Amino acid sequence: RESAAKKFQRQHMDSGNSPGNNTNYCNQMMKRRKMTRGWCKPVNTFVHESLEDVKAICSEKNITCKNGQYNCHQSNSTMNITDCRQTGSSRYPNCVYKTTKLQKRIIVACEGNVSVPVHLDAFV
Ligand code: U5P
Repeated sequence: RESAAKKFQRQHMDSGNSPGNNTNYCNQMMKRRKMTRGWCKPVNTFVHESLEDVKAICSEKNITCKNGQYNCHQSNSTMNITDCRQTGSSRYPNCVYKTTKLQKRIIVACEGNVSVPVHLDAFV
């Protein structure tokens, strides 16, 4: 079975790549990363930084996540990210997304004996 850490990487990591001028980035990536199976996942963020840099966020101070758990951490620096958001006319199985490139701090939840990102909570 896929671990929570691997699932985070599949859903949120796209190191060394970025949409460039490709407005289809989210349409392609949401499908390629298996987030359009069974339903169209409504919102998903891809992070275009090294896994090392994203794992390092787990060492920042703990903050409260949206779900009330206290295992979230906010990045010190802004990161290159892409916000994928389902459009109003998108209908499963033809999931359609708007691609928006942003530079924001991200908030991730971390878990494990060796603390690693398992959830992307938000960008700010
Ligand atoms: N999500 C993102 N980026 C965001 C907000 C949410 O990728 O800025 C994804 C995460 O995978 C999260 C899921 O687990 O959407 C559900 O988010 P929420 O509706 O619980 O906030």
